[in-house]
Amino acid sequence: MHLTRYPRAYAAVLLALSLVALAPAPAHAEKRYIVVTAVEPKGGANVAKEPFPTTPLPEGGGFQLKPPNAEGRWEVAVYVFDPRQIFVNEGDEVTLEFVGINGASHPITIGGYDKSFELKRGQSTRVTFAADKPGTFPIVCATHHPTMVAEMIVAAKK
Ligand SMILES: [Cu+2]
Repeated sequence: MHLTRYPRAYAAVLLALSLVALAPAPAHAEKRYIVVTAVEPKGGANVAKEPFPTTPLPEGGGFQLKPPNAEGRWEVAVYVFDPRQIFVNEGDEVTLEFVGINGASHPITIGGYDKSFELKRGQSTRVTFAADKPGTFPIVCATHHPTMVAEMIVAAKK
C-alpha cells in the first residue's frame, strides 16, 4: 500500500509518528545514588548524675539498654538506618549503597523488590534496581527489630 495514495492514512501515520517523537521521556526518571548507613546513636550517663531507668525499653534487638558498669556508667542506644525514609520516583534507576558502621552484621531485606543481603561492619553492599513499582517498601534488618527499619517510597509516575 502506497500511503501517498491515501492522504488521510498518510496524515494519520505522520501524526502518530510525530506524537511518538514528541512524547517526552518521563521527566523525572533519574539515576539515584543514596548512601544508607547502619548506625547506632548512643547516649549514656553515670548513676551519680542520672539514675538508671527503671522502665524497660520495648522488646526487640534494636533497643540496647546497658545497666551500670563497675564505674556506674549506663548506656542506651538504638540501631537504625540513616536515612530512614528514601524517596524516589517510579522509573528511577536506584542505587542504594549500604555501609556498615555500627554492629557486626545486619541481615537486610528490601520488601517488594526481592533483595536480601548481609551487611557487615566496615563493608558496603551496593544494590541497584529499577524502581518499577510505586508504593511504600520496607527495608528491614532482621536482627535489630523494630528500630532498624527504613521505608523506600516510590512515587507513582504522573
Ligand atoms: Cu541491624
